[in-house]
Amino acid sequence: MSSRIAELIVSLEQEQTLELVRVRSAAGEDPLALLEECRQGMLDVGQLFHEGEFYLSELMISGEIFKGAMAILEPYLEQVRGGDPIGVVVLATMRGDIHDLGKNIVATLLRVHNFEVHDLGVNVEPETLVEKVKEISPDIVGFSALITTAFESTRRATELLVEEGLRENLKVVVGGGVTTPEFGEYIGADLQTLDASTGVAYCLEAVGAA
Ligand code: B12
Repeated sequence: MSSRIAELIVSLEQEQTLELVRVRSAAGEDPLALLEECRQGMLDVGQLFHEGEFYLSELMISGEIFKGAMAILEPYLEQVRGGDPIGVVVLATMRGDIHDLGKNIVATLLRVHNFEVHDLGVNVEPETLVEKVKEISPDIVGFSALITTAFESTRRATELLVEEGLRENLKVVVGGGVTTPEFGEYIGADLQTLDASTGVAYCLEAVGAA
């Protein structure tokens, strides 16, 4: 069943969505649960786009609403933060893909858990990612993929990590709406997930902090 927040996002009601997120987070509701309701709304928007009911402008408005909700929720998420870094993560959305909302959530959650996060942004060239890995030797590389046309650049990045002898020293995790377990296998990821919390739990385990 669709939540009220998800319904408001699908109706592109920016003010009402943000007000409800504000009120419910101030009332002490779990910010992760609220985030999940927002994500459901985005999935519904994506479905309407897929069915030809919505156009790019609707996708863009929903993206703005989501960003607004994230800005409200971030301080609540960060309240639990503190202490020394427990591990280093490089995050990226690869060439051909400009979606970043999911990746930004993962970055926030990892920082909340005291990971040092290097977010390379969107449309990242495989070579750029590999250079960064050489430079900082992260424990984990996280890819976000929302569009199938970026699958090849994501795979190229993992291939390059192998070719450069960097792969065995780190874990690779991948997430994002269009990814599947098969895609995870295709790029040789250690974990594929559609759930940021599962990704974070895996990262904690990978650095021995679970
Ligand atoms: C918002 C949106 C946009 C916005 C993006 C704004 C932004 N700053 O990101 C805009 C308007 C820019 C956009 C553009 C386009 N989009 Co768009 N977009 C969406 C939409 C509706 C929501 C995506 C989203 O942000 N979801 C909310 C977030 C929170 O969810 P998430 O990313 O899945 O992340 C969660 C998990 O997956 C996970 N996660 C994500 N990344 C990672 C990484 C790691 C390491 C881990 C552990 C976990 C993890 O954690 C998150 C929280 O739980 C989707 C629909 C959908 N089904 O996903 C379409 C969708 C992704 N878009 C699509 C398309 C086709 C496009 C365009 C090509 C449209 C066009 N004709 O121009 C362009 C692409 C441009 C490009 N080259 O990238 C298609 C892709 C289809 C496909 N099979 O490839 C989709 C699926 C819509 C559809 N059903 O057709 N889009």
